[in-house]
Amino acid sequence: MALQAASLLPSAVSIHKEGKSNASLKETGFFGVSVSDHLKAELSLGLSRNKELKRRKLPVGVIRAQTATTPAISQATPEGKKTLRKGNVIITGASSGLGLATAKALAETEKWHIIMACRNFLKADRAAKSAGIAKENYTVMHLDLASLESVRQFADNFRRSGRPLDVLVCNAAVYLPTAKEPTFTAEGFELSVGTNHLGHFLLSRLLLDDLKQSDYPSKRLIIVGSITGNTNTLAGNVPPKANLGDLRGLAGGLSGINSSPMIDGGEFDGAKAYKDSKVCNMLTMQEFHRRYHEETGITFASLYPGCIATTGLFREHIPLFRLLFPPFQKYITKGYVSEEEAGKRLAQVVTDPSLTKSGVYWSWNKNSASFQNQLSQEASDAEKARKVWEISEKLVGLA
Ligand code: LMG
Ligand code: NDP
Ligand code: PMR
Repeated sequence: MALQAASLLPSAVSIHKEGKSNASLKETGFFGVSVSDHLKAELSLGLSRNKELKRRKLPVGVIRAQTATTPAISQATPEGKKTLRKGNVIITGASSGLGLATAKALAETEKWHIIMACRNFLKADRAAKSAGIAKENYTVMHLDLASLESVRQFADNFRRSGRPLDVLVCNAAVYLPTAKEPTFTAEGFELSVGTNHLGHFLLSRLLLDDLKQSDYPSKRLIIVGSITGNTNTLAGNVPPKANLGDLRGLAGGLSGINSSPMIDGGEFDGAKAYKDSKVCNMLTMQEFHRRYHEETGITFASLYPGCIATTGLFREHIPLFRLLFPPFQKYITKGYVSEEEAGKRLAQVVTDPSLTKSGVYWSWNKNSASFQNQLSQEASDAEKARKVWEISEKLVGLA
């Protein structure tokens, strides 16, 4: 595995376990040293670098620290048969639950390299190992979505790694249903909306250009949504219901100081803050689609993977809930899915050639067939999506 310890290093280059930098391996690699798949891909890059720089309209000779990409289609066999290079996918929060299961499903195809963007480096590495993900198929990189500084650093570090970006999956989330008082991100935003929405909003805005530059046949930006943010469903009507109101709290910065920590300006409620954050996720996906799909060809999508009642998402809930919730979902609502099944679903949204439609919120029926689902009125309100986008870009320092 290529350990990305870049955030710990002053000049942030990717360091491999052997303690050699990419650059030195690239230099020595030609002389017969055994190198992993992705390094082989990076090695072939030197040959096509000038071509690549021209394609990107960069002057040849300008060094943009290891940002050249591998062409998606390479002449790999002597017969000249064209093969597709491995796709590169960033998955946030891949250290457990849905993110880990998706990483596993993608790694098993041998067609993807997974960048696990996680706040706990060691946990993520252990999780990948115990899930049986082969070391050449993943890289762990540090990302704490509750710090915009960390998000910016992650984007820089990723760029320095020299990998092209083909798919970004915004999956990480926190759910704080039992919190009596709000807690806050490094920049002082209420933690659930700050992490689940604002952290991902900045991350995807920063990495949009990288996606745009990828020459992979299908580039995608996926933001995980949920049924509980959709009030057109029974699950979305379990109180407290999602409601962004007139966004006065969001506009006030969710700081809880002279302004509400809740998007709608109300009293703090952790369960509602989570559901509100999921509405923001689904609105953001649609706003991305409206603003960038035509220009970039990127597929923007969201999904409800099913009720994965056993994940770490419920770690803050009371023990009685954690005990009863899985059987309740299995035997009463029948909305339960295993982590493995949910991982396969999200992996489909990453890679399936039939799921390239942009602006879609995917769901699955009982036979696990995907379909385009209808979002609630609020979660499909284009005017609200525009306002959430504009306020969010101010909050994260993009406008
Ligand atoms: C709020 O509390 C919190 O206040 C808020 O902060 C936030 O966390 C919010 O949305 C999140 O929840 C909600 C509270 C009750 O939840 C709890 O914290 C308590 C745990 C409740 C667990 C929910 C599942 C209950 C299922 C019980 C059934 C178990 C069955 C096991 C099946 C095994 C079969 C072999 O949430 C509520 O909304 C109140 C609902 C009150 C619970 C009533 C349960 C109704 C379910 C229907 C049961 C029907 C029984 C028929 C059984 C027939 C079986 C053959
Ligand atoms: P988990 O708690 O298992 O996974 C959440 C992941 O997010 C963990 O890897 C966690 O890291 C990571 N994370 C949390 N905070 C941060 C942060 N500040 N920076 C970086 N990573 C962070 O939950 P799920 O797998 O269930 O949730 C995944 C997604 O699925 C979420 O978007 C959730 O909303 C969605 N979802 C889940 C459903 C379910 O039934 N479980 C249903 C519908 C949607 P760490 O391991 O370090 O804690
Ligand atoms: Mg829900 C009818 C189907 C259904 C489905 C698919 C879900 C999914 N839930 C359903 C019904 C009900 N739930 C009913 C009838 C109740 C009242 C007993 C109920 C309760 C309930 C609670 C207390 N449900 C919950 C909670 C949570 O704390 C979870 C939550 O809201 O997290 C935000 C939750 C969930 N129910 C779901 C799903 C997918 C969740 C959690 C995860 C998420 O949305 O990300």
